[in-house]
Amino acid sequence: MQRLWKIIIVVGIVIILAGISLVALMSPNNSSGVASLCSDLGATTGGPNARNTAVEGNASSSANSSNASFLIVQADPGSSWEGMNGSAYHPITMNWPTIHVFKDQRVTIRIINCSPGEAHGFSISHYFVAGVTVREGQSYNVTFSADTTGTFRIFCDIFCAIHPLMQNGLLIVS
Ligand SMILES: [Cu+2]
Repeated sequence: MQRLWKIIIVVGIVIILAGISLVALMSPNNSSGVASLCSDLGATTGGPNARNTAVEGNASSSANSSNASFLIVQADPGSSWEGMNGSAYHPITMNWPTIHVFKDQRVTIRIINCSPGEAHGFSISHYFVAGVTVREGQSYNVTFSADTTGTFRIFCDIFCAIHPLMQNGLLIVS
């Protein structure tokens, strides 16, 4: 009987911890530090002339690491990061940004919305189908285990003023 109680208590604790982590995972938007990060990156100013130094869109993780982290900057016209990581300055058919990870890595993608006035969406086929709406000046962390190899589209899934420029990102899991 004592053993049964132990099991009940352990199961209870696991359920509570799972609940807490789910709430932490679901908490949609977090504005801490986004404004200063956008400013540091030059994502609120700059325009196309600054794009060569400011824009990073092809990012790869290290094969011998169990974790991979990436930053996606969403920004509106007038920013050198317009689109997603400056996708506005690349041909619309080009996959940008492209991020490359290795199978079974724990992937964290931080999305920050540096737009002054509109929300943007973020979705990844297969891995993050539900997507998220990131409001202006806010951020969101997507975390998943890259358990399926292949190529997966990264895109904005809500209507926005620069929507066509945010449709062609790519996640490659190999
Ligand atoms: Cu959009």
